[in-house]
Amino acid sequence: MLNKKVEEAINKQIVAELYSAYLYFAMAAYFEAENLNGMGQWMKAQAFEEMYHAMKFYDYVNERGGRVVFLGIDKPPEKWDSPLATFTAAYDHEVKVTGMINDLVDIARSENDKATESFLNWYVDEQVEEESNADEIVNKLKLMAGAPGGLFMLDEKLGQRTYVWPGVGTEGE
Ligand code: OFO
Repeated sequence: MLNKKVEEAINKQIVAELYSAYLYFAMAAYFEAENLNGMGQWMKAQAFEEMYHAMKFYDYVNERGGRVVFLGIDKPPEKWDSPLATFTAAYDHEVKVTGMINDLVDIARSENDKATESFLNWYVDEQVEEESNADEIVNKLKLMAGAPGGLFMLDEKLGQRTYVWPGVGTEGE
């Protein structure tokens, strides 16, 4: 049976993961409106990955005999000043999510919930990748300093990102 305090904290994290999806869909819409469809594709793939993060928590709560409750999701921003500003906001968001996952680990530890602590290790590792992916793009954008040729090449490259939904109840990205 899942400890109530842990259950509540995970339910809040489900909303945070769904907000991440919402934010990245909003960023995709912004890029597509700017004709940067590759960056839009990258953001859509990221948004689907965030939905998987949420559903992985969903499955875990159910598996432990807890109760998933869906709370409200905030409205994300609609536009950003540039691709650099957008990916910087994505990076900052991931740093914030890393903090949330670390807080969850602390709650699991304080409640002596070893199963949840072990489950959360997947997210701890995932956040290293999440921060690094956004950071790499931020650095590339800084290096090209707005040069249109570089921007279009990067857009092309980022458009190659795909995301295969691992399925609910299965292990995956
Ligand atoms: Fe779910 O990792 Fe990004 O937010």
